[in-house]
Amino acid sequence: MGGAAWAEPDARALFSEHCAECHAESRLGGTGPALIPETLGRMYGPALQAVIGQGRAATQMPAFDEVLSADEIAAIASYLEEPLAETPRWSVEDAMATRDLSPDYTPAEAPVWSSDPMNITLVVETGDHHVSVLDGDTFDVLDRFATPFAVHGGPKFSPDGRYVFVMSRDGWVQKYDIWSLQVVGQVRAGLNSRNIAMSGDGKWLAVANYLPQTLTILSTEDLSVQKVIDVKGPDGTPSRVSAVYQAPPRESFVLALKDVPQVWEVFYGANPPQMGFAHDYRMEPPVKSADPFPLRKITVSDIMDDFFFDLDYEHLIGASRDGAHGVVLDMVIGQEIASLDLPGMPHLGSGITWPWNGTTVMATPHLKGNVISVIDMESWKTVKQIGTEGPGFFMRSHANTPYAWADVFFGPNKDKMHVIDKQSLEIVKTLDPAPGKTVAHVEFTKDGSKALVSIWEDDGAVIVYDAATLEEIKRLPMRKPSGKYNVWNKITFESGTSH
Ligand code: DHE
Repeated sequence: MGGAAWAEPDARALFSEHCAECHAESRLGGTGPALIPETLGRMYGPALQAVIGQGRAATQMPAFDEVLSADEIAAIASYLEEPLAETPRWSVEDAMATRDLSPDYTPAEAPVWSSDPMNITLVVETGDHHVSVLDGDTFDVLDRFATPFAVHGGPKFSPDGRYVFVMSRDGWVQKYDIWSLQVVGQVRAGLNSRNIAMSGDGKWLAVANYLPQTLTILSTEDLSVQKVIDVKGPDGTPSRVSAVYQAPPRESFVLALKDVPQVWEVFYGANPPQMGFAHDYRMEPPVKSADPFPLRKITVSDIMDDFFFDLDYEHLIGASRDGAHGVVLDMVIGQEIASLDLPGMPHLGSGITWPWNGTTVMATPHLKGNVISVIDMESWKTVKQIGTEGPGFFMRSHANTPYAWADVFFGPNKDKMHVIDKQSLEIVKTLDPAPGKTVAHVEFTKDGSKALVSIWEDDGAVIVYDAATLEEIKRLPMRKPSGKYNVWNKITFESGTSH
């Protein structure tokens, strides 16, 4: 034991003294966000130290560089990068204890505004953790409400388009009433969560969690926690849930698992299908027939954590995140029926479909390749790989527009947006509306006549384009706008949008 070891800052004690009041002694979050590797994501080392030292603008996070030395700040930053010693529990009771229904919420009998309720469009502004509620005709901002910290994935609308549910990476699920322009309440469904899915009947919301390794089912009515399902492989290996998807015609949620080569299906309908495939060793029957959310588990050849479904939810297209290949799983028989040539980490969650040459194609960008793959959904062959100016993240189209829009999210051309002709499969125009800035994610208005594009920067904007002439109509200033979500396109399962 030398003096140097003795002199090293005690990061844990420093955390307790300076950080635990807001972020909790457990590091699982309190008034401030969770500070664990699962949440901090790619924010390592110097970036973390900068936030601790200088604070975070527009949040409660103060600067500590006057209080702590550089060594102490570095020690806290590396403590935050340490995984938790044990996986925390988060039971139905734990989650229920966090449920917070707004005492001031008074549901309106009719919308308190005169806009077209089906053309309301939400913009998630990640710069200061708000959602803007836009009139999709005038683009007036009807309301702007605060969300939990770090919203991820698409908010999910109730089937009638009145309510919307928003999820944060820390597992908070918030319910908002669009008619009344009021927050209804929130509940912490998990400790580190991926996304949410709405049941076809609008009664249930499923929350995919990394921490702990569970699926949480909430009642959409009052955000009460109905069930927490432990997700484990056949040998008991816990598995993170990469994502949960709705499959309304099947009255089920479908789960992508990160750590086990299985696809899980959770049924919520009154009459779950008779899963009479006992002869098939790869399937297990529902856990309990009296279970209101019976489970089906389908073993697959490889771990798949990103999915896309055809429009009638008979086929699931899955990609492994190692970026090697994709498979087509027939959900009815629970068998893989084709394998897909999909190198370069396709982002299937952003895939879209459209009619082409007498068949239906799906198109997906790749997170690690300058290409968009276009796949025939009957033959499951790749009909074209469209070269792009860099890897993209999101694609969008609409039945009423001849074009599909695809961003170039990564690399030096992140300011570009490709517009692709859906019939020739050629890029017909590349927009460059904010040179040097990230330009990404598109949403259409209800009738497909306008396309909304984010300038994904802190002093960013949503640009409204005429979707036919590709001319800019207006810019709405926004704080790091990410996804945009049109009520009609979402609740009608418009084929040009992700669900
Ligand atoms: Fe996402 C949707 C997974 C990183 C912004 N993202 C989704 C969905 C999945 C997913 C499975 C579909 C869920 C849904 O909408 O219900 N995202 C992942 C990852 O695995 C990945 C690559 C790594 C991770 O950090 O989790 C990832 N995603 C990001 C980002 O870094 C983005 C750009 C910024 C952010 O918000 O963290 C980002 N993801 C989004 C957005 C959507 C999304 C805006 C919804 C798109 C939509 O149009 O529906």
